[in-house]
Amino acid sequence: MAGPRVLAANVVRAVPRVMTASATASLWRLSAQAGRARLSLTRAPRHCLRVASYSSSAGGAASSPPPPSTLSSSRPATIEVNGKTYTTDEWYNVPQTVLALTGRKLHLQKDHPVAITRQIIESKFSTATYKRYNEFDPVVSTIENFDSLGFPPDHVGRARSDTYYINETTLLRTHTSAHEAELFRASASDGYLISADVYRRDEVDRSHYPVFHQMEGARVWDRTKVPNGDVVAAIYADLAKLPTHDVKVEDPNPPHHPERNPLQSKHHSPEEAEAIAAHLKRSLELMVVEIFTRAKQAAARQDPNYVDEPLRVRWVEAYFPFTSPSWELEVYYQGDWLEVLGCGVSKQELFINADQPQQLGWAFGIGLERIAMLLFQIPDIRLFWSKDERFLSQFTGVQDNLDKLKRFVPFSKYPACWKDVSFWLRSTSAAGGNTAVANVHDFHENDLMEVVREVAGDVVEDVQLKDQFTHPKTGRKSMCYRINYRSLEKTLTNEEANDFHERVRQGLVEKLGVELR
Ligand code: FA5
Ligand code: MG
Repeated sequence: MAGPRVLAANVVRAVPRVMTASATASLWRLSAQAGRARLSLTRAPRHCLRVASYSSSAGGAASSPPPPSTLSSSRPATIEVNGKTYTTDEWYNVPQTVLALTGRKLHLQKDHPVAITRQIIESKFSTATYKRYNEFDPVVSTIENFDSLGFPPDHVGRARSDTYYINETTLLRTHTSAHEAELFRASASDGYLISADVYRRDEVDRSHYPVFHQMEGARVWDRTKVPNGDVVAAIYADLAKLPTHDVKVEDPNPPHHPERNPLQSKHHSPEEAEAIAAHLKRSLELMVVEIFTRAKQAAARQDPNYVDEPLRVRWVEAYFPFTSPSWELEVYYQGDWLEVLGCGVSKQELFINADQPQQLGWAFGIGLERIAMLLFQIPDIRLFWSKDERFLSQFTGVQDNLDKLKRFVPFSKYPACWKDVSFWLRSTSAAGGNTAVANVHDFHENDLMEVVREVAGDVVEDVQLKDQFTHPKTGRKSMCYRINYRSLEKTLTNEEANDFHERVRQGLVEKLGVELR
């Protein structure tokens, strides 16, 4: 976590989400994205650029040893997650606020919008083929989360600044793909769907939360089981059984590309990869068509003046360490292209390592909150965690009758309370004071976010870098962040906001070693 981290933090609002990706990853993303706008739910580009961490081939920060004490000063010797005890070590960086969410399982909570979204997606994949796994524990090994999927040792996704570690080899899964290898080995069905909570250290705003939910799916074929060993014919026969849809899908890319999106030519013929891709794309298009049709029906039911715009969907090339070729599916939504899922032809090494070398197939991963925010028009990702009846009651009965699906009607927001915090980063030469834990070379914005979350949790709506400069004489760097304190449950008194803010300021001194200005 040397120089690049600080540079990255510098550009936080300009090209923000490139910041956690390596130079290689960023360059790759930028070139791959040239010419196409990629925008987020909040219409700021960072949301999608954020995903560079799983779409990139390498990193740079992960192989360095953990810093001496970033945020681990009050580390418990053991922690419990879902009834199991784990021993921590100096890699531990999970705040209590995040740990407390490991038991919530929103994807399984009756009539919760995340669970409704899961159910709608599941409805497009037959139970006969796709076995459901919705109860996997969030604690996995680095092997499951990264190595088994071919993430290189220096991939940025492994960094402690991006991932919640319990100890050096145990973490809170960052994606549902962590369970792919195990399910390919078990080979209990021709396909599966997993839904689960996933954890990523991230910034704080209306569309980012350190915990969200993903749904993962895969479909495999077995060369030794298909008629006449003709896997291409078998896949096309399965494709023919799927319904069609009449949404126009833009798909200008070649089925594979030697540099950008290679065929696994050692393992798959072009015909095989194309058949898998065709089955994959139709399956996922049907799911997206279902979601957006339901969203439009809900809108039309509630707003008689609702103007139906035709759904626009496109496939774009992507990169994941565990699929090739790979794609992302984007949906045109309120004027921008929104990435909804990543997918591809599974890397054959996964099947080989799972002792199933005769199998081949596809996999995808989709974010449930991102879809639910569109489906229900939910404006703030924190709302998913709310226990407020004004939120939860709006979805009652929907899981038993999906035609009751309605858009979320916002209840009045409590007033915002903005407070700024300015501080000096310690340059290495100036270090040596007793709190010089962090300095100009290892300040990472996610660490600041973590302090804020640890102190104020859901009471913080948003944290933004307001200003920064480097002192021309001393070379010291100053940062100023603006924190928006706004509770979802009540009006904060000024004293309460001041108290949170004072504790944030002290937390920054104690945990990051900054000098308040
Ligand atoms: C992955 O996590 C891969 N595991 C997906 C995959 C699975 C690819 C299987 C190939 C085969 P990514 O980081 O892009 O990729 O996340 C996948 C989806 O999760 C995104 O398309 C998005 O819908 C959702 N997502 C990712 N990050 C966030 C976030 N910070 N907030 C909300 N949703 C997110
Ligand atoms: Mg992505």
